Amino acid sequence: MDKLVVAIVQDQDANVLIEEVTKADYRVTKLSTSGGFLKSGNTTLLMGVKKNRLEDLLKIIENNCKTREVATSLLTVTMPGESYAPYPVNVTVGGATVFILDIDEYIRY
Ligand code: 2BA
Repeated sequence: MDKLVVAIVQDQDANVLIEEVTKADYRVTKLSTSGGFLKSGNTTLLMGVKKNRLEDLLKIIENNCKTREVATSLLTVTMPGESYAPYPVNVTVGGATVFILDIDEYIRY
């Protein structure tokens, strides 16, 4: 095992993606996570892979994760001392945010 792929994906894409990576014979662990900005649920997948299979795995992630526009509201101050007013904004939430880490050691007991 050479690399740990940490992929943060939208909940809507998670099940299909897990199915596809499992079908392609990768091992995957699903974590239920939340984004700091939208403060809503997303899914983080941990996948340990051999270096020579990394590109193939990244292609599967890319092919199964869509970008989506999400409406949210930021809180903004209208006047000093006055209450906060919600300010609507649209954000484009990624297909996937992927971190690729070197694995020092991989042990299965
Ligand atoms: P959230 O933090 O909920 O962010 C959702 C989307 O909001 C982001 O999509 C981005 O388009 C926007 N956004 C985030 N922070 C922003 C900011 N300070 N100002 C304006 N817009 C902002 P993605 O970039 O596709 O990220 C999707 C999710 O991936 C994030 O959810 C977060 O959970 C994770 N993520 C993204 N980049 C990360 C990083 N560098 N480190 C750790 N987690 C990350």
